[in-house]
Formats: sequence, structure tokens, C-alpha cells
Amino acid sequence: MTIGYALAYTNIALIKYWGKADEQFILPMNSSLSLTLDQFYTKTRVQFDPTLSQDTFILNHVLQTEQQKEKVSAFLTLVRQLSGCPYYAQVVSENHVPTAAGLASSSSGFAALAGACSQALRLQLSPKDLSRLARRGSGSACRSIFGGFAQWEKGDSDETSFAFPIPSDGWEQELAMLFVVINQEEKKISSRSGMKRTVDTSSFYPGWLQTVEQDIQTMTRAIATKNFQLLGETMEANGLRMHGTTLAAVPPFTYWTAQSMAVMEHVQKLRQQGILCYFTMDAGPNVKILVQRQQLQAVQAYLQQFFSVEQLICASVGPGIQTWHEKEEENV
Ligand code: 2P0
Repeated sequence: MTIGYALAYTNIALIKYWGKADEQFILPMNSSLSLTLDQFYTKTRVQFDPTLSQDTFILNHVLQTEQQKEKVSAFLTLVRQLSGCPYYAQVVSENHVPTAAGLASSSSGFAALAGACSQALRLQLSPKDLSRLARRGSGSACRSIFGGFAQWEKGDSDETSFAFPIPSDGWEQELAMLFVVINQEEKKISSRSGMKRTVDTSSFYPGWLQTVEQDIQTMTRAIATKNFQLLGETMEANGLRMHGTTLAAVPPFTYWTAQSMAVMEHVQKLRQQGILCYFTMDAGPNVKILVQRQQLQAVQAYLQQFFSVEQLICASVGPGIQTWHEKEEENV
């Protein structure tokens, strides 16, 4: 059987995906918009094999337990249903992302898994259909099929919910994202359960839905006109609103820590000094700062007063998914 490979990069949402309209198909409540980065990626090898009696998943050289491979097995079951291939698979992944630290490993992980499966089974999917498939593993993964800016149009069905690239004429190369890594531990409330609790119980959630599609339009305009200030202000406000919804969930929760808030204050101080930079956060305490490359050094120098060099990871814009296959000896 053919061996499929894929390499996919993580993306960070500038306009967040927060809430599912359909949990089985992973259809989101709102559209989202992201930037794919070059520093964190997943490389995955998949081989469907008639001699296997179960799926196996090796992540960073460690064989995963039943519980650890649950989402991957569910995804492989879906691929078997869609393709008609009856065989179990061996999945080997190298994750160059601090796993589950809020640095979006599921986006690159499931994009790479979808890409490697499609190569292993020679599915010859279009980028749109690969995006739809990746979405079934993890919502944010549908955006990691593309480099640069990507928008996930929420759609209202499996066919109409997928990501597409937003051309920006190379402007994205002038941007950088600085990660302030506060905590690399597994997050206490996964994004999946956090967003579900928020949709089900937060009285602030309707406010989120009222404003997010407007944020997408503003962000699209900021990209089209290369307006960094508008892009940054819209990103920061959208992220704050997403995190606001968790405070009204029942029971309430937050991904912020005192250190996250300290970073937000640093960003505000930098802006007061005339350095344009903006923050966003995902389902964890780490803070990501968007800045134009010409001001990156100034932001780094400032933050190095408070954080170690290891805590400050700088990323540039990254490419879309790469996939390929290798034909094995036909001995089965
Ligand atoms: C995002 N997040 O747009 C948002 C912002 C976290 C906060 O997508 O349940 O791992 O697998 O579809 O994609 C993280 O959630 O969730 C995420 P599932 P996913 O990046």
C-alpha cells in the first residue's frame, strides 16, 4: 500500500473560531480568519495496512494509548467510511509544536493527518475538499491547508464549510508574530469543552455572535488595504471579546493568568511608546503579539527585560500544506 506524507504548519486565528453549530461535522457558529506561521509544524506519515488489527499512532516517537489516540482513530474511521478503504492504519507524527500549550497543535496535526491520509489512499482531493476533510478532525485544521491569511467560511453544511486563502500581495511577509510562552503544561479546559460550555451556558455568547461577522469584514478590508493598525485593533478586540464570553459561562472560567495580563499591559505600554503591536490569545495562557517586522526588534528588546529568551518565540508567515507519497513494494 502507498505511504502518504504531509507537512502542515499551525495557524493562529486573528478572528477566532469559538463555538460549534454541529459537533459531529464540526460546523462552526461563526467564520474565522487566520495567519499560518512558519515555526510550528507537524509532519505525518500514514500507511493503511491489511495486516494491522487496530490503528496505531506514534507521536514524537511515543506509542499513544487508547485514550491519547481517540481523536486520531475517530478521524481514521471517518476516512475509511469516506474512501471505502477497510484497513487500519499506522500513523507516525512528529509535532514541532509544544503540544497542548495553547500553541494550536491541533491545527497542524489534523491538517497533516488529512493530507497524509489523502495521499496514502490517492484521494486526489482539491484544496477545498482537503480543507473540508481536515475540518472533521479539528476545526482550526481546515485553515492550515493554506499559507498566509486564510478564512474559514462557516457555511451551513459539510459541503459549504471550508477555508480558502486570502491573497495579500506579499504584505503578510512584512508581519511577524511573537509568542510569549508562559506555560507549556496541558491546558485544564480543552478548547473543545471550553467552547461547548460557552455556547451552552454563557449569557455573553449572543454578543459574540452579533459582532464577529463584522470583524471578519473589517479584517478583510484591513488586509486588502494593508492597514496594519486596523488589522491589529480588530484582532485584539476580537480576541478580548472571545475571552469575555468564558467569564459568563456556567461555571465561569478563563484561560488568562496574571502573567497573561502582564503581557497585555506590556503591549499597551509599547503602543504608548509609538510601537504598533497587538496581542491575541487562544485556549491557553500564552500571548501572541503581532508586529510589523521593522518593529520586531524593539518589541523583543522590551520583552527581554521580563521574559527569558526561551519564552519568546518569533514566527514569520508560513506556507500551505505539502503532501507527497511513496509507493511501497506491492507485496500484499
Ligand atoms: C481558533 N481555537 O480559531 C480558536 C480560538 C481556540 C481559540 O480553533 O474542537 O482545536 O477540534 O474543532 O480547532 C482551537 O480549537 O477545536 C481553536 P475543535 P480546535 O483557532
